[in-house]
Amino acid sequence: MAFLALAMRLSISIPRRAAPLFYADAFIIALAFVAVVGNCLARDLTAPTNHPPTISPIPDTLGCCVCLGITGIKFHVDDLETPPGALLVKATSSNQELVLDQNLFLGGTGTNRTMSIFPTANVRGEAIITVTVTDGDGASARTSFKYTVRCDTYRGSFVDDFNGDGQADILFQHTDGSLAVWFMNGNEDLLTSSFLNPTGVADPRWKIAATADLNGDHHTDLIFQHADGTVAAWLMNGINLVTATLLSPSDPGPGWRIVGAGDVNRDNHDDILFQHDDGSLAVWLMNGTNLVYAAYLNPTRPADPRWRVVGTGDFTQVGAVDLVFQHEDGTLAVWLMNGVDLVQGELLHPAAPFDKNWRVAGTVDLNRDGRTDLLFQHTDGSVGVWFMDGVKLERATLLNPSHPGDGWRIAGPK
Ligand SMILES: [Ca+2]
Ligand SMILES: [Ca+2]
Ligand SMILES: [Ca+2]
Ligand SMILES: [Ca+2]
Repeated sequence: MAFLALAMRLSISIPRRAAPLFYADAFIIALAFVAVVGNCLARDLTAPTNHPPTISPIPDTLGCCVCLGITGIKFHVDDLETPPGALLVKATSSNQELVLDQNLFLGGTGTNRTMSIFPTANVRGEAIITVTVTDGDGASARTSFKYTVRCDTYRGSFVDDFNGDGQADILFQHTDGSLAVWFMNGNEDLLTSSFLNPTGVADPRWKIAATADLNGDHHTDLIFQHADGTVAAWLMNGINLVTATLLSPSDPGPGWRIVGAGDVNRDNHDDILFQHDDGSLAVWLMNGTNLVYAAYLNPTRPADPRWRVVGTGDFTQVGAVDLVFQHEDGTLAVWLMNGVDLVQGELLHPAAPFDKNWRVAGTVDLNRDGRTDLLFQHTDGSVGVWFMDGVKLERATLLNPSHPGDGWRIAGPK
């Protein structure tokens, strides 16, 4: 009974109080809404807004295939609210086969940060490296750059690059002994040129005969031979001479001319190739500027001594030092080598330039596709290149500019 009475009282009282209750609730909700909006407004006016951090761009980087890795890549990070030292920096690689994330090492302090990249040995390719910086409030910024490892051999990686931009350059020697280099753009175009330092040899009978990294410091060195046969080297740092020295021994014997260089026995020391006037071929296996062991190639000579070695290259991409020959009549051939042993001799395709006055003057991977290209110079001084795909011509073109000026001859790389 008591329960029923209560229910009846409620059923009576609810309609009577319905209207005032509705208005009161609406008023309270409105108050709460004003309070919330007010709070938000107050917070916007008093609490500072977080700004995302900043990171400087990092230029695309070319890896070195024989070094362990590259270090000292610099970049800057900063933030308005978080102290630079407390910014979190992380790097990732898009190509884990080439560079594992854990082989991207971050260093530096404050705003000045550094990175080292240690790629997986003997892997070529490209990776997009992304560096992300995160501030104390969780806001982040990122930058990406391309890291490329595409050199195939010890020789190809740096033995032809005088300004360290990763692109092959072309050496010139003037008949008066002056020495200059064309810094190339990775194709047939000249970017800029420079004299070497010093600007030449006092006695123009010293001629650049080959290029190599004799002392293994990753700077291209110049191998000279005098008209009297004496052999010497300029150990370089870029375009600057560091040490000029005679090779030991300095006299290869009468009739022997340096025709190229490369690491013939794959011991990471560049070796020097000679051809005798009678066509015989020999190699000086070197340790720095010192002869360790001299050997004839096998076979000792081409059948016809009018075949002259005009440079070296790697035409099968196995890291061997192959020999490029040009016959007096202009015909081009290559000896594909395994160390000092001939594996196979082949004519190039096509077998000769259109005009036999085009002579091979250098061998270099000018477009950095891992394949040796041929630099030509015409007897009139014009310069051109055959971009090769192994022993096949892919594209022939004049360099740009097509003439280095009177008296200048391509001297390397070769
Ligand atoms: Ca260069
Ligand atoms: Ca060197
Ligand atoms: Ca060697
Ligand atoms: Ca090439």
